Amino acid sequence: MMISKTTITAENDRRSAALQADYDALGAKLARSGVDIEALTARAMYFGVAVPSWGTGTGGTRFARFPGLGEPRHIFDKLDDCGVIHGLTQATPKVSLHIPWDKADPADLLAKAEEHGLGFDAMNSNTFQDQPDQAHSYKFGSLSHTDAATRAQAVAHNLECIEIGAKLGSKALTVWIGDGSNFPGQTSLSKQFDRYLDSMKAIYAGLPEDWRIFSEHKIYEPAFYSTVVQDWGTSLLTAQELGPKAQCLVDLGHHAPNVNIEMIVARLVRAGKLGGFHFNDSKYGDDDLDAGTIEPYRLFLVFNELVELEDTPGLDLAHMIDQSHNVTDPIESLMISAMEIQRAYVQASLVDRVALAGYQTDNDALMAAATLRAAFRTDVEPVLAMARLRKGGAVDPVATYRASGYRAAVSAVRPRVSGAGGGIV
Ligand SMILES: [Mn+2]
Repeated sequence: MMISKTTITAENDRRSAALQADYDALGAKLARSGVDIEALTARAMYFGVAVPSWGTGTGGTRFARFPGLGEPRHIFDKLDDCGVIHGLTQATPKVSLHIPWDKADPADLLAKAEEHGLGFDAMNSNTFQDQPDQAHSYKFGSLSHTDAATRAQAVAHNLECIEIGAKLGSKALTVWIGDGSNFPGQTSLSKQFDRYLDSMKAIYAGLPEDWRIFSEHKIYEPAFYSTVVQDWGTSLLTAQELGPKAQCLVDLGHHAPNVNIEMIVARLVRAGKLGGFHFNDSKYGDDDLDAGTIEPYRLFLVFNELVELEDTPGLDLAHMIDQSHNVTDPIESLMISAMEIQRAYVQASLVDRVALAGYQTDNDALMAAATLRAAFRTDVEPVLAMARLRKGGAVDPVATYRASGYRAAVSAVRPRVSGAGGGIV
């Protein structure tokens, strides 16, 4: 089930004249500052961010999960929903899979993805929960567990994720573990990390030549006293010890409040170890709220670093969303998020870097900050909408999605479930 070209065209026809007028006006305004709007639109058209398969289901909290209408029953429904998101936004050409939630015959996965013009981004392993058929429990850890057989089981699972991903055209594995401790003294902080590194080395050894492994840090939760890979320092240590195919993944929600994430980004690029992102937004902790909805300026500042450093040799970033949607239609949240991430990228591309460098050299703090704000305040919506229109997407994806009746249509064939693999990671 997809949204028809007829629906998209009809919705776009109602908006295209106004869009052209807004685009021309913005183009004239930008031209006065020496910016070519067409170059900006080309950048918007090129930009892509991957959708997490698990984000298409309604998430939950520690307290409850309230199922939504027409939730995906399995990975093929999820890929249909991802197809809708990409079809309308033209900004999400890839999907990131979570194993074993998304396990299926690779040939069937490829066929379904091809139907929607989708590819596969980084694979995600799951050793933060037990599966019904597994021999050893992860209650007290996985890759860093005190028991060698449990560690071996967790390593084997990650190797299986690589094996599946290799058949799908994926080129990376993201490893996030919930290992840690809840009490001082419960575990040896040093020995636990040594065990983790040994396990990661075994996984690294199984990487194909053209693959990367991403180490994802998170300050706390589910462990509440200590976490094995708690911050970017430990993540960088891990990536450096493993070797050139290992890099760090920054999930925007995985830091203490007020941490300067754009600085982490700059440092990791400097070290040649920034591999990618899990985009989301947060107010208090790992809230997994929609990207750009709480602190859009922080998202912009992250992209400001990325654009400044985009010519760094070897920089190849995996942009991925990692969110949990509890009170919205996940398709709408993911479309909005993809567009907000794209917006931050385009706004960061507007920064007058020559002027900024000059203000920095002259220690003109006021004008340096004003230069960033001038880019952030520019309404680039006409650029984003024109990029979508030219690629065959929707000028207004949410309005077009609602007009299509997609959710009601899939609700008729997808029964309401409470135990789907959506959740917070
Ligand atoms: Mn994440």
